[in-house]
Amino acid sequence: MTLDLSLYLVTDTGLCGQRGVPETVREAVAGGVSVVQLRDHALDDRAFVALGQAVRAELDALHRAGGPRAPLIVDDRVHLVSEIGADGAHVGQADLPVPQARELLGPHGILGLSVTHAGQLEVAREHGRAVDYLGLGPVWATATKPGHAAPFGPEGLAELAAASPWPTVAIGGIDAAGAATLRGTGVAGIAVVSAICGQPSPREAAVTLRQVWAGSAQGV
Ligand code: TZP
Repeated sequence: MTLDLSLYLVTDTGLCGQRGVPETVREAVAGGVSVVQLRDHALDDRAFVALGQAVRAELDALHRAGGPRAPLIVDDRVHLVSEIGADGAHVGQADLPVPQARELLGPHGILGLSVTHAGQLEVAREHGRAVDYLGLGPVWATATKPGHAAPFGPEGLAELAAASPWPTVAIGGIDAAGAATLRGTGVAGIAVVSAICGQPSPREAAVTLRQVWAGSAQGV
């Protein structure tokens, strides 16, 4: 299966609110999200596995019912990928190093790596085929990730994407209007948290973001 990074949802349990993460994910994928990353730094491993399995069940049910299939990626906790039945993991610069993450995942699991500046991209080159894609961010400042690295804006994003040997996805402060301005930057897709999780209808939000990214609608 080729990896479609065009609209990448990163979950935030708090922002999903009463609707909950599994239902938010189902609605978002039904609306066009192509990859889902389960991210929660507050839950312990047991609760994280339970949440991940619930998300997996929603994704499988949606696909069985004729809906799209989106891979499930686990943020940081590579050791829980198989228990959750996820398709891969995403690691940050301070998480498990790429070689160990690849070892745990095996050859077929999807592995993403966060890069926040050009120096990290140079270091990452040594990982070669162990990495499948890069998350580049933050493009803009965001309240969703307190203490994030310095935002590099669309120009910085374009430079990083051009220098990357892997497909890239942009993250950080992206809404529909921002997504429209990132279309020429060379990234394979956009990753969002609040622009989907924090919206009254995750499905409609995903539909709009997809249309904007595809160029068939203006940012709103
Ligand atoms: N990594 C870099 S910025 C960010 C993460 C997880 C949060 C992005 O959240 P939002 O709400 O899409 O700005």
